[in-house]
Amino acid sequence: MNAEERYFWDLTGYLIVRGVLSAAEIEEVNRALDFAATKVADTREPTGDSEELAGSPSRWYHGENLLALPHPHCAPFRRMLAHPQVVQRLVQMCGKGVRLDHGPQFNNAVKGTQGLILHGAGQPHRPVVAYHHQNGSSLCNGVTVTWNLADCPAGGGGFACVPASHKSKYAVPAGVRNCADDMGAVVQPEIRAGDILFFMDGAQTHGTHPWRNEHERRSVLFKYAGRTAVRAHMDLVSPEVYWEEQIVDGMTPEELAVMWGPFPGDHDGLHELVCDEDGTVRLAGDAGADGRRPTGGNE
Ligand SMILES: O=C(O)CCC(=O)C(=O)O
Repeated sequence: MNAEERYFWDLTGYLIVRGVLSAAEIEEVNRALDFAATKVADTREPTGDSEELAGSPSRWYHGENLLALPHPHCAPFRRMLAHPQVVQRLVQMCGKGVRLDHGPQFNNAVKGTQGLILHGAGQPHRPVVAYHHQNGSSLCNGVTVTWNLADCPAGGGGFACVPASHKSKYAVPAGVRNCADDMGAVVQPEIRAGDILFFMDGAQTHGTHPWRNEHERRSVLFKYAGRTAVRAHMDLVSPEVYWEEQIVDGMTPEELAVMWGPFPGDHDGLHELVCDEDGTVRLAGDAGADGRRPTGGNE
């Protein structure tokens, strides 16, 4: 990432890198997406009851992971995963040891497909994906990289965001969130086939404008995280696995609660401790007598 890109990224919370894929590479990915498109399914997304975001259901790929498609279709997605144009920027954005947290996700909107209400930017505050800047370096633990295989003309729909909102200190007005009265704060940047988009997924207010183009949207989103962050719903690593068995043997439920591996969210408080006014430490949720979820360790 050069100094100009770093400036734009820090200022706005997103960055477009032009022309990363050649015409031949775009064609190769599109062949793989033609294969995957048979498993695109309709999903209703929240639109905040706004006419500006309304439309036919969203169209996301729901098949096996794109990285696991039969050869040769998985190949272009595997190359995207640790592509030099991605890695050289992600290590500055997310720090060394960046990892794929979830995805890739394929959006295949057609003309009239609905948008998605704008989200992120600390509502609620999620320090794990917030943007931090200290002592000359910055960190954003949740960065999405979107590979675009079809043009997204400005005003035609697709990714939309409020530039600089990752530094905003105040609540997002409802009209900006659902784009009914966006105050001119929302931008839907022009992105061309072959470009890649980086955005602060979580730290920045972002979402989707309805697709208005005659051609289909073909965007593939890779959701990265810093090595120390966990963004998506993954298997919980139980105390015995995360630590050695003899270390956790015989622990109380409260002691066990702090020995689980990292995970996002609160799992209904099942591994969350509270300290009562009288000094009693107890589990916030109903984890059962042995400190485990009633249904077992994984979700
Ligand atoms: O349509 C897009 O690219 C934005 C998707 C989005 O809001 C997200 O991945 O959180």
